Amino acid sequence: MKMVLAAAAALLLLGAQANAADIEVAAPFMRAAPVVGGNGAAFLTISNHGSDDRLTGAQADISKAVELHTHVKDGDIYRMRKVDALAVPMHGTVALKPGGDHIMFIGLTAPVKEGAMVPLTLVFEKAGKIVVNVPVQAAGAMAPGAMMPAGAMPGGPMNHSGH
Ligand SMILES: [Cu+2]
Repeated sequence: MKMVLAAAAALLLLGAQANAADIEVAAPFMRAAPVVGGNGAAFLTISNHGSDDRLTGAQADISKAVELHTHVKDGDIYRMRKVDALAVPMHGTVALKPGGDHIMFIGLTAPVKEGAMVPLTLVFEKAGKIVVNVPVQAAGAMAPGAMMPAGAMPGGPMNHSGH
């Protein structure tokens, strides 16, 4: 009995020591989302320099809930679906991108404005929590740092000449 407990304790200790440094998050961005109560989405790339891990959740204070989503093909239409976790394989890279896996903010509590920075906590099964600052880009942005083509949003009230 004692040995079983000792083994369990050792396993817990190992779990607690899983190295967050093995996980590298790059190129995060999210899209501006002006509607309170609406939804938003964030995208980023996760590189795992260690052993198999899973992204099991995300946390942010900009919405009522944060979910992991993927897109699945339903007939000719791609629909979003909530998933419990996203696998991040050993020495693998997982890209969360528009049209694929993403982090979904459900029920925004304030408008998410272009130019803002949203702190996002990623929760990994082994690596634990990793906080990422996610820059907010224009609505419809498809990639980090990609700007909407000039004139894509005619009549917008914002003046971008200061950028
Ligand atoms: Cu979604």
